[in-house]
This record gives sequence, C-alpha cells and structure tokens, in this order.
Amino acid sequence: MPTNYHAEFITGAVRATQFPPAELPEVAFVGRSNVGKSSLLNRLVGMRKLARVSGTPGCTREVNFFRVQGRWHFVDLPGYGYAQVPHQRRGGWEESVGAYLTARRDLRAVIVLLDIRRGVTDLDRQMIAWLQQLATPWQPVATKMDKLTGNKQRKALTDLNAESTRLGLFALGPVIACSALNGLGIDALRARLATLFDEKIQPDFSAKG
Ligand SMILES: Nc1nc2c(ncn2[C@@H]2O[C@H](COP(=O)(O)OP(=O)(O)OP(=O)(O)O)[C@@H](O)[C@H]2O)c(=O)[nH]1
Ligand SMILES: [Mg+2]
Repeated sequence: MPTNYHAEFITGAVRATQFPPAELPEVAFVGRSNVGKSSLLNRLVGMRKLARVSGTPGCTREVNFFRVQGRWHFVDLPGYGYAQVPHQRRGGWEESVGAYLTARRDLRAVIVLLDIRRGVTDLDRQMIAWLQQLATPWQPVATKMDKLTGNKQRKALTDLNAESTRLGLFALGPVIACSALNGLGIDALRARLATLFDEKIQPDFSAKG
C-alpha cells in the first residue's frame, strides 16, 4: 500500500500574526489533549516523526502548520481539556486556536478527534458547537481503535456515531474509525480529505517515513 506523502513543517505559531500566508487549502486537527492528533497526522502522511507526539498531555503547544504534497496545509492544533494547564497557557490556547478557527480564510474543514474509549465529552461538544457557529465543516474521527476489541469496540463506535449524528450540523459524514498504531481507517480518512480538496491524492513514493 502506498503510504507516504511529501510533507514538511512550515512554522509553529501562538498568535495570528505568526500564521503563514493562507495560500493553500487547509485542514486542521482538533481534540482533547492526548487524543492522538499529532499521531494521526503523522500516520496520514506516513512520516513517524513529522509532528511531535508524547504520552504526556499538552505536548503540542503551538499551531503547527505543515505543507503536504506542496498542495495543502495540514494544521496540528494544541489540545484542550488538559487540567494541569496553568491559567496563562489556557488563555494562550484560546488566543491561538481561537484566532486560527475564526479567521483562517482557506480552512476547508476541521477533523474532530474523539477517543473511542471516552466518546464525546462536554469539551468536544463545545468545540463542535463552536465549529457549527462558524459554519465550518467538521469530520468526526474515532482514535485509538486498537485499544478496544470485539463487542466493546462495536458498541463504542455505534454510540459515537449516534452522538455525532445527533450533533450533525455541518458534519461531513459518519465517524471514521482510526488507529494511528495499526493504520485502521487511514485510507478512508485520506479518501475523505481527497473529496474535500476535490482531487485525487497522488501519493509520493519517494518520501521517507
Ligand atoms: N494505542 C494507541 N495509542 C495512540 C494512538 N494515537 C496516539 N496514541 C498515543 O497517545 C499519546 C498521545 O498522542 P499525541 O498524538 O501526542 O496526542 P495529541 O492529541 O497530539 O496530544 P496534545 O499534543 O497534547 O494535544 C501518545 O502516547 C501516542 O503514542 C493510537 O491510535 N493507538
Ligand atoms: Mg499533539
């Protein structure tokens, strides 16, 4: 299976003045701290070390922009719901992510990551409501599917789908069930992104993982 796109880090920003020019169509990844945003982005482009990953929540602290295939921007956002974040940094989250989501001209859609073991939490509902207010299309993605098996996995996915259907305004489609660990759902997510960018994704076989 072809796995790699050519991707490069552009910049990390904490406020709007530091964002790179909005010259390419963009998709952003949001979700709770530790839900697996950076891991999913890495798996999606087939480069293990592109975005920094950590078992400790609060790993990604800046709005990180990546150029993919020279044609799109993928944007890795700091997570929410990290209780230990001091007040000042919470303010920083609102300033950076808020500025990003409200003002980014070429933002095509936001991928909302939901941990399959947790379902949709109150903070996720707030994020989705915010995206709906901004009329931003969003795609629900379940992460860490490998952590559940059998009936538990099926039930959790059914519940997650029911909840995101209920929250359906501006949703792009049903939940895409993913695992950054074993690659489940990555092709489906790529196909959804390809539709979003209205073109066929052309994998770059030369890129290194
Ligand atoms: N088993 C399993 N672990 C995962 C998966 N995705 C991420 N993880 C682990 O979950 C932890 C958090 O992953 P990150 O990708 O850093 O999470 P994040 O959402 O970017 O977190 P912040 O940057 O803090 O907001 C790391 O220990 C990852 O290895 C997955 O699909 N399966
Ligand atoms: Mg991260």
